[in-house]
Amino acid sequence: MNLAELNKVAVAMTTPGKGILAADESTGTIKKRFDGINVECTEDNRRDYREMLFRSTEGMKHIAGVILYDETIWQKAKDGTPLVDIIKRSGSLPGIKVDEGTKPLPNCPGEVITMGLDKLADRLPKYYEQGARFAKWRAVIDIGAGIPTYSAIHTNTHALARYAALCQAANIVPIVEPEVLMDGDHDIDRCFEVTQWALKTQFEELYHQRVALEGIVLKPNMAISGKKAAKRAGVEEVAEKTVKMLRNCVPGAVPGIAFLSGGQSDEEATAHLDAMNKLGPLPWSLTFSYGRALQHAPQKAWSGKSENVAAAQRVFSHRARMNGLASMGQWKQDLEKKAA
Ligand code: 5MM
Repeated sequence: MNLAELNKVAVAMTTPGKGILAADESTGTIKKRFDGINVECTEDNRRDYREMLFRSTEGMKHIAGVILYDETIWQKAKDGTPLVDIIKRSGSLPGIKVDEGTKPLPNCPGEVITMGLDKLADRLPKYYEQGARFAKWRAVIDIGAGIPTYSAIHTNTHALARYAALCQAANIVPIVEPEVLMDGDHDIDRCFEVTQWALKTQFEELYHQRVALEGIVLKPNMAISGKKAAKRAGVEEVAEKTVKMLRNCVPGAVPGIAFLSGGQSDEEATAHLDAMNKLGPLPWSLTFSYGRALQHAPQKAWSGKSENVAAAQRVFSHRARMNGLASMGQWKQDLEKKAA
């Protein structure tokens, strides 16, 4: 492991003013997104859509790294240029999702475990060779009656720590993503309590696997009310409780934290990140690693039509710029109305 190199990459991935584009939807997930805009989910359409984002010169100025799905990392643009080269030329780092999705966790009804550790040690050098300098693994923890269980928290954080150790051995920075879902009707304090439990356990597991914290990026959820909560906490409360939770759980050796959006609206995800950065100085850099909150608007603007590419790129650039400002605590709501 070259820790100096890993640390350099982790710092670059979370540079203030920039963040990460999570474009690693598996084929099933991108099909759902394409269904929503009436686009057929073919390999060419997936390629065209992602190529459009990576060729957005203005948007990519705010993107330090792109998380890719296995199909995309090997794909070539229409003109034959490897998509990873387009990303690199924009000054951004290619990364790769290496988990293989979730399966039911035995004896724990309603809970899942993320798969993909078998053969991971053999797969990582091939991804490095192809240009990946970081990887991503997502664990899914749900909140409900009687869940999460001790088993779900421990098995999932253990798997994440094993993955992180394997990545570092291959000189790839692991994004560690223990996601507590916001799908339920729980309040923000329940989310705070469960996320704190998951993060405390996560850092203990990383310690046991001897993972160097200087060479990881944490990708957590925010402390936030469930989508179906009777009353949802406001921006200030989300920011204060999330920062408090992270201060309690995340050692200062971690260079950067890049949030997932988890189903928040585009503007909510930006406003929350901005409000947190306005509470600084903080021990780590706080930025975004959004999937839906960065792509929802450009997907709609594109709708599978080549004549919409320029407009969709403008919409993507705008969201990327808004989030880039939020990563420095410099976003203002009135900027939302101004086009990129
Ligand atoms: C882009 O979505 C990612 C892929 O999900 P699937 O494996 O289910 O297709 C997802 O893992 C994503 O990287 C993160 O969860 C963050 O995305 P959001 O939309 O929550 O910001």
